[in-house]
Amino acid sequence: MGLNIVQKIIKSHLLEGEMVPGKPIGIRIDHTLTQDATGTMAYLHFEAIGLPKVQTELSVSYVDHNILQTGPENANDHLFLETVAAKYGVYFSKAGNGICHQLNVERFAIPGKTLLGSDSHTPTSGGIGALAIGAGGMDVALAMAGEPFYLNMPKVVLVKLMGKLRPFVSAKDIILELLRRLSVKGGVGKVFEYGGPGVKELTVPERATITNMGAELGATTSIFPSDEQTYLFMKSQTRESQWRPLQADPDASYDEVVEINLDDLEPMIAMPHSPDNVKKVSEIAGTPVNQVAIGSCTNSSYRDLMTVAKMFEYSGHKVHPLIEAAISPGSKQVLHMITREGAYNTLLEAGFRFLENACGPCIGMGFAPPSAGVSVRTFNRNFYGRSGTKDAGVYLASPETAAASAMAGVITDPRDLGLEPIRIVLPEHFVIDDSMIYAPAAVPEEVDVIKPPTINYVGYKEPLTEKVQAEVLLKVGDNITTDHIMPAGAKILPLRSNIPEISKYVYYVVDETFAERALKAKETKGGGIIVGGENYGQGSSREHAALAPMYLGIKAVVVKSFSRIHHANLVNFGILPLLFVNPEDYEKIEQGDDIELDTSNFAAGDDNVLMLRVKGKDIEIPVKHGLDERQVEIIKAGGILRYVKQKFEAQNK
Ligand code: MIC
Ligand code: SF4
Repeated sequence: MGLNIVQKIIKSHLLEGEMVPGKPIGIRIDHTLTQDATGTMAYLHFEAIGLPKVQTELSVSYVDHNILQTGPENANDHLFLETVAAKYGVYFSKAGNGICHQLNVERFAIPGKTLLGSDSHTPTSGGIGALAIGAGGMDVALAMAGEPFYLNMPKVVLVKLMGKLRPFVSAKDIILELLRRLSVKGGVGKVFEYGGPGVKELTVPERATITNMGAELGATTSIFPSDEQTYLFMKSQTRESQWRPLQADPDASYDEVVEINLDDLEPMIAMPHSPDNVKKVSEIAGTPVNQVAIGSCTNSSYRDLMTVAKMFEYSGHKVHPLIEAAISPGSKQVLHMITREGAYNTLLEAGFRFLENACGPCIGMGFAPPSAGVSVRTFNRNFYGRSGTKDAGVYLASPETAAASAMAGVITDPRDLGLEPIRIVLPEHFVIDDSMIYAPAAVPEEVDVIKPPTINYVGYKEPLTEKVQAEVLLKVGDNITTDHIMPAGAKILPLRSNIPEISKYVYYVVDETFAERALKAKETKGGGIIVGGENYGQGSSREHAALAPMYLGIKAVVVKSFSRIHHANLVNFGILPLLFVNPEDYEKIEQGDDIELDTSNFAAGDDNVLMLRVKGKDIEIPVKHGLDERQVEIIKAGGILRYVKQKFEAQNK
């Protein structure tokens, strides 16, 4: 029987395991990417592993998150990142060049290659036909060391696009519709492969919008075929020699099929505080807006900014007086192009503020909304507190809807402006200027890695003991995001390379006393555990959501279900990821309880049950984990760094 695209790529990269959905596999990674907020740790881990050079075909380090530079921390990280890249064989994209995912699609991604990135939106490169997966920094470090990447063989869902998008309905509305139907948990354990006649109309940047926000479904990744559109895009980037076709076999089969009729699709919008809280724009039209932000790795391409500029040009409107509107272009190339086309001036004259070519407001680095304000953003996440204003309501929409709302001052369906349809044709040739991308050093021995004092590495934990004593430090509900566990934003993000400092902010938005209580429990009770509900740890790939809790002495997290990347990060840092055997037991355990976990029979397998005793209450709660042998060994060793070092040492004996 024929293969789908996902199976083809996995088959050609399979190193361990069988391609049976749900079963663990190990695949070879061709390319890696990091961004600065997760990259510092990734390269510190890589240094700790101790190899002289990355073993991948291509590794790129981008700087796009931490560039506010209100103190020395960010600039210190940049120095470290630039020198460590030069030394170990990694390409380095300087701050100001643009957002990692936008740049990777423009300049590096190749159809059919595997890409592992230390950012959850790495799947953006699926828009060009790469199998692009987000992971924690440690997994990326291991991939750079030539180790396989381990994951469970995903189910493959065919998303069949039928028909054609109508004017002012765009790629963002497709992914918002999918989120409306399937929810932020709907993609767990799955890859979304796009097909059907509607695909050929979508350009690579539009496809990248869809694969980018596929991360919000909880999916392993999303991917488009590599076809004529892909060829044209790569040619316009003078990369046609890297193009290759990639299609599913005609008799390929899928685990599930979802069909979207593009003719029927309307402008959609995600309401606070979750990307799956989706409605039709028309249903909430008229809601007053304070702020509009256009940008992020989801919607900051040439196509997106040109569309917004044309809407302002044709309507003659300006940004509404009560609205602050900002644009962060996805890359220097996008900025070059919109300048060349005159769109930059149009947008300036319309009243937009231009921010840097970077993540910016998407990760709470500036441009926070006013108190209880409404912000319409073309981004991919609207989690509670992420914008920097706790009580703000962030709405996620297409560039078309954001532009219409910026003009009207209220949430507006772009079709109601009565404009002629706008079709942006991609240029035959983009401006190519890679002068802010530095190749690795020719003589690595001559490079000294600069490590300023704000870089403070802690990668190790003690090996697992047979009895784990701990206090229940916090009990939370369903859909806890990594923005709850380890917030980002202008104050905390600069501390990413300083584990003792950043750990003070673990769960800060939920309970400001958490870190202090955790350190106390570490000293007096042996450590802490966290209790949670469904889909625990969704969102970002930041391993700091596991690494900082590890530093605070968290021994285990007991929940109803986990998100994929966070689960992998917990294992990497030796924190036991446990599941209630009976979900109702969640009710029996409270914050402040002292527990004892018996790990004497801890072993691989779905049926391995451990007993968690709640001291003083005479309650025993069975918990399981479903870890495989390798993962059990990692936990026992106290985390993957010790595990891998032991493995490498054994090989070299
Ligand atoms: C995000 O969008 O949440 C981030 C910031 O890009 C993260 C990575 C990080 O926390 O550094 C992600 O998506 O993985
Ligand atoms: Fe940057 Fe936002 Fe994209 Fe994360 S989601 S990589 S913060 S632009």
